[in-house]
Amino acid sequence: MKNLLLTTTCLAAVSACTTSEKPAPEIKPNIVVIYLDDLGYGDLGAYGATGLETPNMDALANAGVKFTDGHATSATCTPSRYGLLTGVYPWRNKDANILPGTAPLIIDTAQVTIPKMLKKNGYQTAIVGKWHLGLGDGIVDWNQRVSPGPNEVGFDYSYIMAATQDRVPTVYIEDGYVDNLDPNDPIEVNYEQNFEGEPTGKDNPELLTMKWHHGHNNSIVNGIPRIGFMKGGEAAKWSDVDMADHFLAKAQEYVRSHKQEPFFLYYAMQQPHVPRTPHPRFVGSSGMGPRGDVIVEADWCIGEFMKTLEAEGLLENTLVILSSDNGPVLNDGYYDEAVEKLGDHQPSGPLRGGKYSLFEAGTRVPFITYWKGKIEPQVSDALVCQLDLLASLASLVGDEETTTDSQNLMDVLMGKSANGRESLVLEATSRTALRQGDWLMIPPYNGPAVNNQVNIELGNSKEFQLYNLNDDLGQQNNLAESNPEKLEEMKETFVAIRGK
Ligand code: NG6
Ligand code: CA
Repeated sequence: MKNLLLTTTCLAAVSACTTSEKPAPEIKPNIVVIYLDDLGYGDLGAYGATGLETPNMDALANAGVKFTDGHATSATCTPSRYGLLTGVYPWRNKDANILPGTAPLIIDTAQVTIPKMLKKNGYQTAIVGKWHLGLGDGIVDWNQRVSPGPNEVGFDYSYIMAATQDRVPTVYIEDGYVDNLDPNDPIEVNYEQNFEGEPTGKDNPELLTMKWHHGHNNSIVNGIPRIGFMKGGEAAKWSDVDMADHFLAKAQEYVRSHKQEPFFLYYAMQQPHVPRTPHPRFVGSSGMGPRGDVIVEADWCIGEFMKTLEAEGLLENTLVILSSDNGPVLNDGYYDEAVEKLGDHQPSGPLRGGKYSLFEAGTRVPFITYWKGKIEPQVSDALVCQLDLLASLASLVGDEETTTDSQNLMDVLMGKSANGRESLVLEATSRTALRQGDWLMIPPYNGPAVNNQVNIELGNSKEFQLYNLNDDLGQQNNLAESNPEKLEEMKETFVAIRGK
């Protein structure tokens, strides 16, 4: 259709038109990606939650496109973030696994990324929040500028936590420098061994305000035992209960100081990942314990952030995309009453599995596009993936950048087309499955059916699994035996895409 329009325009003004000419984009809107951490498909009111109130996220869903079949590439964080930013399937990169806080950067500095592509098109680009894609190129000295990192893969400004809230170093990093670092109290980080004399969650339970359930028994920061060992950097350590306010303020500040230019802001929130540490004013707000409380807190932050866009007069000129990096988990390593206080709430909604799972709840997540005055409110059942943002946003700004894996679905994201992807390879902790049309095929995998620590079905089976999600969204009927033709067809497509 676009080509057709271009041809007509060319005919009308033959002399001014060459075939290499690109249609000029009408405008360069600001682009904001709000990305939550471990938020489940069923955690939003707009997606069916009744026990939990999320009015601000619901407002975006109800005034924008609410996708019912939107996916992260993966059922864990690092690979999903890699897919989101690079438009490349994370299983193509052997390092795209859950990373320790000391891991080197896994995005090649020569690689295409969304911020790089937008920068080329005149955008200012920033990340505020969780990174978890590695930093440095080997051994990191946290007391010098830490690089390469976000600033070396396309972000003009970065204010991040290195990995996760449960991993050291528990400090903020601004454009590569640890924020508030006292040079007389240098930071050391080690994931193999403790520093002499430093307390740990394992040996010093008397110092803990939050108890560990599995893992999470190394260095103690703010009474919370973490993954990995850290020494020094006292003044730079973050306050967990203030983290949401802190990132929100940075995101708002960025918007206010960049409202004159087109900007891309990747606002990567930490909730509801563990450790769940709501600010005191949200404690008890959900009746579901800390997991519910931090979802309410995140929702409030999103509301405040949207108010800032509005106050700055940017709502009509900003595309907001909201999603999550992977599905939900209740007990992810701390005793925090997520299981005990859940009540009737279903974080996965009608889906099977959760974080770490190849079943649907691993990757199918809330996925919302909102643009005041430009997007008509609607529900879309199109299959879309975060992988597609690269090619889609490129087309939005009149660029043709793409990758083998990213598909230009801009019309779908704008609610102008219902034709999403035909197929998608999904990933969960290095295992992959194929989605094609309504069908999902999971190849046989060794390994436990259930991860007992987190109590989530992983999708492993010695047999092939084949589900028709149209009739069986909850993945209860394995049709592999009764529909060998479909299974064969999908095996072939899988091999064609995966290469094995
Ligand atoms: C796991 C952690 C889990 C969480 C996850 C990463 C243990 C036992 N579990 O290894 O708590 O941190 O990694 O989550 O350490 S993600 O959302 O960043 O992928
Ligand atoms: Ca996550």
